[in-house]
Amino acid sequence: MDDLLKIIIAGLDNAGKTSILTALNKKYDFHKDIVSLTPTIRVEYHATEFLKKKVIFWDLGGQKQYRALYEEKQDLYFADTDLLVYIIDIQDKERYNTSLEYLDMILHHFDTHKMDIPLIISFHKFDPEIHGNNDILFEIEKFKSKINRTYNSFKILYQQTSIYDIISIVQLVSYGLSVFDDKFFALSELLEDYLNEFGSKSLILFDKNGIIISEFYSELIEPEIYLELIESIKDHLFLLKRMQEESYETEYTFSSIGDDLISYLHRIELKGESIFVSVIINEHLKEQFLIRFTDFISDLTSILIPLLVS
Ligand SMILES: Nc1nc2c(ncn2[C@@H]2O[C@H](COP(=O)(O)OP(=O)(O)O)[C@@H](O)[C@H]2O)c(=O)[nH]1
Ligand SMILES: [Mg+2]
Repeated sequence: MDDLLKIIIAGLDNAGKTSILTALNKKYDFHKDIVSLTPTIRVEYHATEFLKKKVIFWDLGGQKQYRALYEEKQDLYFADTDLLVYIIDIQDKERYNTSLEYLDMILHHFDTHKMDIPLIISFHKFDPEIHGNNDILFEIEKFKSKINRTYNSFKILYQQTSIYDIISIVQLVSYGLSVFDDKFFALSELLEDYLNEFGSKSLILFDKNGIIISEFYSELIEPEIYLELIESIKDHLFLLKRMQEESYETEYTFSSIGDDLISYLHRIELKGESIFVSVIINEHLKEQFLIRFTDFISDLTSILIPLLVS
């Protein structure tokens, strides 16, 4: 993993790319720059930091005339890409094929240049009110199998996102950033082990910007609890921002989220970085959990340290 990560966000015009990045700008500490590569073509750069790496998102316009230009000047746009996030507007049925053609152009470039780039394809505008829409779900499955058949040499991760579901956007970025290093797999395994040991509902690590470093959920979450959990994660994102800004003295906070559940947020400082651990657990397991938590933190620290030294 380099110190600089170049992430391309591509997709047709109107797919929702800029909205996704704007949602992140608001939520996190993203900086936006618009830089002219040529007088006619602008690329919007959104920069942030993730575990000491500088991350730059390139928002490629996507209009027809631009797509022709990206194709013509492929090297300029696609060189040194670390990750491609491709956005498909799932509500724009008429242009499914056009979108696939554009994706094909980009992947063809990676292929001919022997660039082994991880790829995230997001079925975007998957708004909460269409979650149960079987037509859309069917289209998504069709899309996936078509893409998998054509590009079986690429590592592809699929996501469903909507700007009305901020967690889905947070996850899009988080998964994107964690495909770069095997240590993220070790983290995920560690979370799974301790989740089982604690008997907790969820274990999530955030960086100082609220980007999820790793997460694990209990399989036994009932739908109502899941909703509460998502709400409390949103609260945590908000809270950790405040902990950061007001440089809280305390390193943790408990809050009750009803139904015998408590939500625990703990901050650790490592190599000058703040990392936040969020745990949702039944209240009656609290004492036992706190005893084992120290071991968890020390195991966690040993995996995180190498990720924090560049
Ligand atoms: N329903 C819905 N509309 C969205 C979503 N994301 C973006 N949009 C809308 O889609 C339009 C195009 O978005 P924009 O970000 O400009 O697309 P871009 O051309 O890919 O950058 C705007 O009207 C957005 O408000 C979403 O998740 N759901
Ligand atoms: Mg745009």
